[in-house]
Formats: sequence, C-alpha cells, structure tokens
Amino acid sequence: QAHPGVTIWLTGLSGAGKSTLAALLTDRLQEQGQPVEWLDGDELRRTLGRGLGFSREDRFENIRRAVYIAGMLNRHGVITVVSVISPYADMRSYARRELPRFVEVYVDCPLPVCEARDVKGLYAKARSGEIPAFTGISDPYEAPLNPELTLRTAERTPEECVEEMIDWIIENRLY
Ligand code: GGZ
Repeated sequence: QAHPGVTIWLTGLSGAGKSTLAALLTDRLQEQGQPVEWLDGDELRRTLGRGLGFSREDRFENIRRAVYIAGMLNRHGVITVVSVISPYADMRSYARRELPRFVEVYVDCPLPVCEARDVKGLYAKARSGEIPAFTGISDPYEAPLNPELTLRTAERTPEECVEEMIDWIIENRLY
C-alpha cells in the first residue's frame, strides 16, 4: 500500500530555479494523486526559521528543521519536495543520512546567469555589500559531486526539467 516516503531535495544558487521547479513538480505529483508537500527555504525562514540568518550555523539549523519536517512527512508516505540552497556538502549528507529515501537534485545554473536574472535584486545588493555572506558572491556554494540528478536550468525549460525529475522517479520506482 503506502510507499515509504521520499524526499526530493533541490539544491542550487539563489535564482537557479529551485522554487519554480519545486512548484511545478509538486503540482504534477498532486495531479497524479500522490500525497506531496513542498518545503521552500524562503517560506521556512518566514515561519519555523524566523530569526535565522545566513551564517554557516544558521543555515545548518534551517536545514535541520527542514529535515525534521521532511522526516515526519516521509513517515506517513508523503513525498516531500524541499527547495533550499543548502550550500554545504555536509548539510546535504546530513539530510541524506537522516531521511529514508533521498533524491538530491542539483539545480545547476551558472552564477552569471543567476546574477543577470536577479529576480529579487539580491545579487546587486550582495555585490554592493548591502547583503553580506551571499551565496555565490561572498559565501560558498559547494556543488554536489554525486547528485541523483543534475538539471541545467539555463539550457532547458522548466517543463523539460520537471519531466526529467518525473522520469527519474518512475524509473527508480519511487512510488
Ligand atoms: C543566500 C539569501 C541570503 C544570503 C537572503 N545568501 O532566492 P531567494 O533569496 O528567494 O531564496 C534565498 C533564500 C535562502 O534561503 P535558504 O533557506 O534556501 O538558504 S540555506 O539553505 O542556505 O539556509 C535568497 C534569500 O534567502 N537570501 N540572504 N546571504 N540567500
């Protein structure tokens, strides 16, 4: 009956397209009648993570909270889509260790493309120093070395990327 829960973890730079892909994937899974929840970094930080900043420690705390919720949902067979920058490899291996089934998706978009898009104007503020410790500019991003999937969002449409995720999920019989 109920499949063991799975977490689909989208990591990548700000503006790489994580939230866009997470939203589309969540919709697709919902349409297919799958129980699914989406945890987004931005929203987590406005709710469970209020007061957390962007030091290594605070980012880790943010991730720990996301993993905790994902684990609870997974126990009830809920597919959980998580979109967080999660810039450090050790945070992601923590998530992989803690969660029953972990699919790491590297939302790979070159920094210059993210910066050119600058949807929220954050990169400009990071460059001017108004936002300190900004991932990719003044703070590290450790690209995944062994992700289950890499999606090059500068070369593919969001729909194509979501198709790839769905195909991967089906091929690997995740539900
Ligand atoms: C990175 C920052 C920062 C700094 C604010 N560094 O693209 P966004 O704007 O809408 O989403 C980003 C979000 C990052 O939160 P995460 O929870 O995904 O990060 S982490 O996994 O590292 O905990 C970005 C915005 O917050 N933002 N300041 N300094 N992103």
